[in-house]
Amino acid sequence: MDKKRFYITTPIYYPSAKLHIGHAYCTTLTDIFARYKRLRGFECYFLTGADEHGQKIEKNAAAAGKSPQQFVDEIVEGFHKLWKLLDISNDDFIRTTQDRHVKVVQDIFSKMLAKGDIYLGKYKGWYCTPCESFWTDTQVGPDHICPDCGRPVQVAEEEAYFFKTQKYVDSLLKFYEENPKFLTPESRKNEMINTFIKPGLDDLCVSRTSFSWGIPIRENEKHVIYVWLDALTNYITALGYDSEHPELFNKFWQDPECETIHILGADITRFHAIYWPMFLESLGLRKPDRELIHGLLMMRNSKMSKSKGNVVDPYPLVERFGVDAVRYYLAREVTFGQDGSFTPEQFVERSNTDLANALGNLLNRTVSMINKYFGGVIPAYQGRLNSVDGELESVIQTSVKQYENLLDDLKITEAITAAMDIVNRANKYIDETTPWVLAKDPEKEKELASVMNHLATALFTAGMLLKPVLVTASDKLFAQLGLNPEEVSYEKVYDVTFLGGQTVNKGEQLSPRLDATIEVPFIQYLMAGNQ
Ligand code: ME8
Repeated sequence: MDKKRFYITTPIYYPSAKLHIGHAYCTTLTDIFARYKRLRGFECYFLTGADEHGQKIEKNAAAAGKSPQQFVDEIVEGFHKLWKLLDISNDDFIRTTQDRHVKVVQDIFSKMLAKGDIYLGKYKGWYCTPCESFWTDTQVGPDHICPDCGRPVQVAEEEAYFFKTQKYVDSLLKFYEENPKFLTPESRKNEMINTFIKPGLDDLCVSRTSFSWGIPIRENEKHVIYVWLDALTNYITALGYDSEHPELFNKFWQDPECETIHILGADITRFHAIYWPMFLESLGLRKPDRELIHGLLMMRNSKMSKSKGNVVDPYPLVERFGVDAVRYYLAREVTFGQDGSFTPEQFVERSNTDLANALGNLLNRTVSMINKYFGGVIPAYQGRLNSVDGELESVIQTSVKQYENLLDDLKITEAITAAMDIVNRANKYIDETTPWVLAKDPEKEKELASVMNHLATALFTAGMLLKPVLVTASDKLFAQLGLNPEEVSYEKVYDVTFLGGQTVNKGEQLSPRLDATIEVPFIQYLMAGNQ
């Protein structure tokens, strides 16, 4: 990990309906990584946004009696509110209806057309006449039924532009070979090759004439640019590619000293892993360094999706349980790269076990004991007085190393586990050292001081490692240890001796214990669509 700076992105989500917990999952993971890199002193530019064109949005807007722009404006307002509530630290928010994007996408199309990478042909698909929509084989299924209205569809053709994928297949395969870290999990690479590339990749349709809510093609105004060429290019238009201000683009895309990372869900891997590198090559630009494919959250055994209406709205969840509990759950509960599920029981259990019991209690007990035995002042480091001091210190040091290695490789779930190892070891350390017994014997004062100092160090270190996740609790923890959250630096995690002399402040509980008999039904009520 020797790059100087990082560019990290989420997919740009469709504002066809409100966002759900799956979108919050992806954005929270991306935010944790961005915050971690900044905490380590790196420059990190974090982009998210909205993918605002397309037929579905045009239709949903019409159904709501609104213009498409008015419709997306309102939904995107909700995106901003949710990201603010979840304390997402994005540097920019791109909307594909913004001039800075529209103009550049038109230029990109023109360049590809002039180069011969895009040609005019015929798009053949399943067409639903009442809905005026084309559908793919998968969408219409074996019965050839329109997924929207349920009526039979017919094969139809329309004039459309296509991107010549075959021209770039060999160099894509070479790129995969030469960049084994490009796709994570690695298994995705074989999936791309075996499922899509080997059977023969069709040219990609990049325009439509059957709807108008899209970016018009300058050379042929009855066509609009069809979603993926419009959507994927957001990652560079947001940085000012092909504009009068290409500074960010040069710094965060073209410069090999910057690592470019896309985080996305398994549902859109094909577009990012196959077509995006091809588009970039056609434009003569650098390809992204890494694409991290996360699993999808399922609901009642089926994928949660806006169109299925089986979604968990993160907004009321954060309002009730706070930003830390929701961020922690998302990052900790579902192992990155695997599918997971959201259940109210697991949510309450995870918050109670890790945040209220393990971390919250450790802080409470430590601050109370420092108050009781040392008048509220953290005793200085006394050295390693015995084997348990040594063990706790070595768990702290190993966990810090593991955490960094894991997070550098975007293994967020495992990195959090490494941070929590410190908390769990420290709780055990209290049982082993029995400070309440030491306190009875004046000759054991040095030992007691050492125990308090070690506990405070363990808490500080865990709090710092968890800071990218627990955006409010970590600072509260520092304040309770008498440290100024604004001044305390990450580098201190390498120093187990620096605490001593700070005056602790007993504050409110970091994370309240949730009563499952009340909170589980509450979340179930939200999930049933009552908000
Ligand atoms: O695909 N579990 O937008 P989208 C976890 N506009 N993550 C989920 C999820 C779930 N059940 N459902 C969605 C689009 N996501 C395009 C993207 S990018 C150039 C264009 C997350 O609103 C996940 O990250 O359907 C997924 O890839 C993304 O939302 C899709 O969002």
